[in-house]
Amino acid sequence: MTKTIYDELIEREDLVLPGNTSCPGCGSILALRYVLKALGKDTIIVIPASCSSVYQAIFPYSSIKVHIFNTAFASAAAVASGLKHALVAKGYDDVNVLVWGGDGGLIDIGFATVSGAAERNEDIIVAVYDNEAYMNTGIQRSGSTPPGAITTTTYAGKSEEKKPMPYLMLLHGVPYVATASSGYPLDLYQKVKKARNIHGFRFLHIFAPCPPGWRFDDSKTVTVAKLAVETGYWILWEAEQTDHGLNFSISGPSRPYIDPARRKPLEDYLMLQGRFRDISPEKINLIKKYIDNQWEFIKRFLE
Ligand SMILES: Cc1ncc(C[n+]2csc(CCOP(=O)(O)OP(=O)(O)O)c2C)c(N)n1
Ligand code: SF4
Ligand SMILES: [Mg+2]
Repeated sequence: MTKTIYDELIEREDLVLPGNTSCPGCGSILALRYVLKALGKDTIIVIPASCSSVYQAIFPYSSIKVHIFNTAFASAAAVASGLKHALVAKGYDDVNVLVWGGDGGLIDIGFATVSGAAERNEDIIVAVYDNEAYMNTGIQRSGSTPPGAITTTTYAGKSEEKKPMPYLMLLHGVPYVATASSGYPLDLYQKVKKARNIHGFRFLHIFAPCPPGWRFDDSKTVTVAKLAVETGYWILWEAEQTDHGLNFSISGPSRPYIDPARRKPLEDYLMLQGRFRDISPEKINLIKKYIDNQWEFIKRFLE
């Protein structure tokens, strides 16, 4: 097989198989594909109830070529902590333990176990794919749903702001925190590769557009993901924290948008998605405030 530049940068072998039960255009499984390419076969995934517990499928028809441990909704990070200790006790120190869960499972109901594992600096990777609602049960709002988004529990559009999860995790002082996106696979892959070689608690917050939940055409997943970055809504960054201090950087694709003048209008991103079809100017302003708050927060690490 002819090698391309892409092959030099990204592992060719797929541990996520085609023909699985995700929806067409699913940003979550697209991201998992690159996460597993970076982690490799010596990985056990811990999955709480979510779309991923559906698209993983049922043994022996699983679409994922590594071992999977399904857990109750709230307990994924606690289960992963115990699993890692057991593996080390048995001499399998090099096996990666990855929590792969949604925003409902890890940002809302499982936040306590994520925060507890971070505080204990457990040697695990927690990755949340953020599709901004409880999709598997029929698009209910989560703490990570943005203002104005219509879900089946917010008919007039959500009123509250989006929970600033990656920043909360950064403040836990853990060795590695990064944001990533299904629309930027190389950036995601490189971050997971880096995280794999760091000891202790590592957190990845991955933007994962969901065509049926966000109401856009399933060919537009990458377009929507890119617009989220180009409008400054989703900022790609990474932070390594050691005894010598914090090393924070804005990742390449987001760097042009440090300058607000270079950002695309937020409306370009919103109007592609049916979930924002009735959004009011007040709620658009709430999203703009969320964007400004994020950039203000980040700037203190760049000075
Ligand atoms: C304690 C408990 N409450 C509710 C449920 C039902 N449930 C299963 S998956 C799910 C939604 C998960 O949402 P999220 O974590 O965002 O993942 P997504 O479905 O979006 O992939 C819910 C509410 C459950 N399994 N357990
Ligand atoms: S509902 Fe959304 S997150 Fe769930 S499998 Fe379909 S596209 Fe993926
Ligand atoms: Mg979700």
